[in-house]
Amino acid sequence: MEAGLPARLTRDGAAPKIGIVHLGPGAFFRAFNAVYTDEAMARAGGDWGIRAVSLRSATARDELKAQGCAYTSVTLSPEGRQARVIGSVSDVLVAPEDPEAVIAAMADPDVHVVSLTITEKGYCHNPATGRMNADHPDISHDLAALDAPRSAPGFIVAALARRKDAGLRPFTVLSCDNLPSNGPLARGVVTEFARRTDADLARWIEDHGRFPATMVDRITPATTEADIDALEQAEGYRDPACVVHEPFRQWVIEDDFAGPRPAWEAAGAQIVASVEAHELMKLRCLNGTHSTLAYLGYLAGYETIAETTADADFARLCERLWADEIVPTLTPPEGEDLPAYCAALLDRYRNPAIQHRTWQIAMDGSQKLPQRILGTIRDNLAAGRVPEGLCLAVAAWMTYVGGVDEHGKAIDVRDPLADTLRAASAGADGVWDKVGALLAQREVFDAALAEDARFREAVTSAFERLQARGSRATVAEYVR
Ligand code: CS2
Repeated sequence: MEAGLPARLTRDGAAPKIGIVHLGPGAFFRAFNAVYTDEAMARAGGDWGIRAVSLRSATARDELKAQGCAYTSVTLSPEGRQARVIGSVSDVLVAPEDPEAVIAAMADPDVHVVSLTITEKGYCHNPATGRMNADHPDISHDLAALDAPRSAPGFIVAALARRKDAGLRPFTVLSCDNLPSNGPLARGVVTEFARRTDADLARWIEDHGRFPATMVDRITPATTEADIDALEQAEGYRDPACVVHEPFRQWVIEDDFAGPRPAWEAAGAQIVASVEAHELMKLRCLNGTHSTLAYLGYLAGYETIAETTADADFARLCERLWADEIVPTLTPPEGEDLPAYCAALLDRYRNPAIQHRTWQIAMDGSQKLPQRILGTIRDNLAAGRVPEGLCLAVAAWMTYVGGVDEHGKAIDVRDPLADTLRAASAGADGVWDKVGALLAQREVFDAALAEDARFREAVTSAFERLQARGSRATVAEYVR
């Protein structure tokens, strides 16, 4: 940046005409969906501007709208940083301020896709079964007041009802969260919700609705003040809405749309007949070890994933998990080589430019464990193997949600079940009872797994070792 020139954040031309409504305008969306859409429009055209909707806070709207919804996406690699202005976001709404505006936006005939990055808990489902949780407070609220919903399923059903009444076809619901079969899961929750309000609508959604599954991947830590300062230093302008992320990205999308869609393949997305194998690979290899590193790393006193994997024992732990416990449960997706995929993952974790906090990944474990770790454990047990490393990961989660670290300091546990989990752990004496009390949480562990004696024993013994020796020594012993 030459001295004296005004530093500005600008977009090329006017904001694009809106074709997508996106729920969840956080960092991941800005580093992923909006980037792919920006490139797809640049290369293949189309009116695919995005109206992003926050279901809760006004922060994203306030930051983005102050700069015409343009923002900077910063790629961080060991070789350096690269900043790019993204112009695909055209507007941002805050749902609690005006729920009707959100329903109207989704019912707009020019909108063909409603995409979601609302995190696991945004689906208001039971993580152990994948079905809608009818007792969820937002679901009970929305079932009674569908003209002013709060939840993503509520907004989707309200808007689909309006489209049906207007004689329009439904929009495609595109789940981009790290959930197994995220498309079918979204379909299940939405149709179950609709069934409870209007049987005809539910049938119409079943017949005409489309909920393609996707696999999404790009490591994107929460943006910090230091990231914003570093961007200002490098580019000469301040962008509080900027996002930082790794160079790698992968988007695999099931080819099943209700209407038109952006040419995301022009930006490198893979449009395929079935996403399942890709999804399982990513959830188990990446997210499974990410969560393992988050709990064990946090307990060991490591602040980031890069710091955790710089410890050779923790890197070795990942390699052992992949080779012995995770990859044997997977069918390689077309075009992927699983050992090479895992080796590349370790390099991604070690990227020193990415400050991904173990505490951030440890968040919402009750919603993440089933698809990241427990399914893999179940498959191992079914094949007659006890996956000791993944059982150690479960024990580390149990230690973490107990709320006290290895130095007796309180852990700030963020999880929708945080209070229940802490109470279950605190209310029991001795390792067997503590582990038993946590295994009794049916939103996390189904009865068959919780009652498997091999699993109980492996988790209890790992829990005991963590209590007695701490995380570092336990991991070191495991990889010897
Ligand atoms: C992480 C993921 O925060 C987490 O739980 O495991 O967000 C992870 O960084 C992404 O899935 C990578 O694509």
